[in-house]
Amino acid sequence: MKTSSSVGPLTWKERRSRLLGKLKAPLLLRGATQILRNGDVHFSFRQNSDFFYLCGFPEPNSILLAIPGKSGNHRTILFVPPRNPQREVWDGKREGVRGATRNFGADEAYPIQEFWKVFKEVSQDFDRLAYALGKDAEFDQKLLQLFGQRYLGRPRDNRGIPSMVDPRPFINEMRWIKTPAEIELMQVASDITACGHKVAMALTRPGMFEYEVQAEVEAVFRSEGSPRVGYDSIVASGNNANTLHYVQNNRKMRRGDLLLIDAGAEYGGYSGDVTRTFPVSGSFTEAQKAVYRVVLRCQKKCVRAVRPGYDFARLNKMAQLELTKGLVELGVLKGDYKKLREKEAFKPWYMHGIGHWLGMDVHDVGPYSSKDGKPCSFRPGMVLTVEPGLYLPANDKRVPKEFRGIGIRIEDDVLVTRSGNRVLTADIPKEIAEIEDLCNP
Ligand SMILES: [Mn+2]
Repeated sequence: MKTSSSVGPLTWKERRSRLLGKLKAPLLLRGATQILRNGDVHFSFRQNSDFFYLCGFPEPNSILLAIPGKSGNHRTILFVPPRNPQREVWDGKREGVRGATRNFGADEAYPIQEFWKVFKEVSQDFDRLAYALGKDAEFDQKLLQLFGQRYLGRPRDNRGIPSMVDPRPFINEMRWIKTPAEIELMQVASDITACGHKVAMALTRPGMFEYEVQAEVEAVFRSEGSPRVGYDSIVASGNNANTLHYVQNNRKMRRGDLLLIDAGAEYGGYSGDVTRTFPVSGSFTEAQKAVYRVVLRCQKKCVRAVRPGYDFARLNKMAQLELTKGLVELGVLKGDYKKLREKEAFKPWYMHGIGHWLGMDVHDVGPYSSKDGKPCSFRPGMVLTVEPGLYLPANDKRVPKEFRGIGIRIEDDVLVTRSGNRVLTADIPKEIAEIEDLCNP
């Protein structure tokens, strides 16, 4: 699997330049910190997406300060964990201040312990500051205290404390549209994700536990170079598929079950997000086929609709119409499907949206509608998931008997292109015949 990428110090610098041009203020951005899980064990560390996007620095407890200068230039200061031979015996090599300048394009770097001293110095003449208040009360308080004390001690030049601007809406706008280099990384994440799903179809057998399949899927991800999953894998057999965020994955699968797998590999900071539903024993029953066809028809129709100018509001309506029509065909609902959709009669069996933005975060940044409520149009470079589903619980008396306990979702990752779209995860079977072929090697 490909490991090189064209994202590096130049890319990060360019992103900071663009961002500062819009913020018209120095940017103060904190990376993710390590969080204690239990005992002496930390949650596995993953860098903050915004921080990674703007400087690529991978270590915990770091801070980025980017100060706009004259003629579009800016000065980048990184505050990082300093080299520490004793600590590094335990935690591994650190970049340190030298690594931060040499490998990550910082103009200056300081040990993180010196942050407040250095910040006090360089922020003397800040009139504005781009910083996201409200995430860490302790840090916020220190920052405001510093500005407050400076104001009190100031000669009477009539300057207030810097006005704060939240950088996140500006960063979100940038991350919303993926560049060719980002799309390349997302394609690798998709390809690794595809490998995992295909292996799952090939090796799942009645009598296995869901967690055995989870282990195989994640083993493929890992061995193809993915450092971690983008989110907890959902491996839900039989009626478990009707629990949307089922992650226990501990049921023994039986002949005749469907298995719904919602799993995605992360790569280069970007996550795949794919769902497939297939028969544990290799062949769909007639009842399963009937429900599957409804979801697949809807999914394909919605994928085809993705193009510049289209939007989530219309895509949601399209999915609701298709699935409601299907629910009428299956005998779950009775009446005119258009009227039923307007009354949201589908809600008990299709309770989520058609998809979401995808990128560094699985539910990626980017707005769905503007402040006045107008849906945002798709533009080339945006990536979204298309994931309709039908969930017919085992104990739901409104559902014809043969369909009870069937839960199906089909999800692909779709890039908006100038001429329409490209399905990044097109390689994973979703037609009934293709799936049965792969399940019966
Ligand atoms: Mn999804």
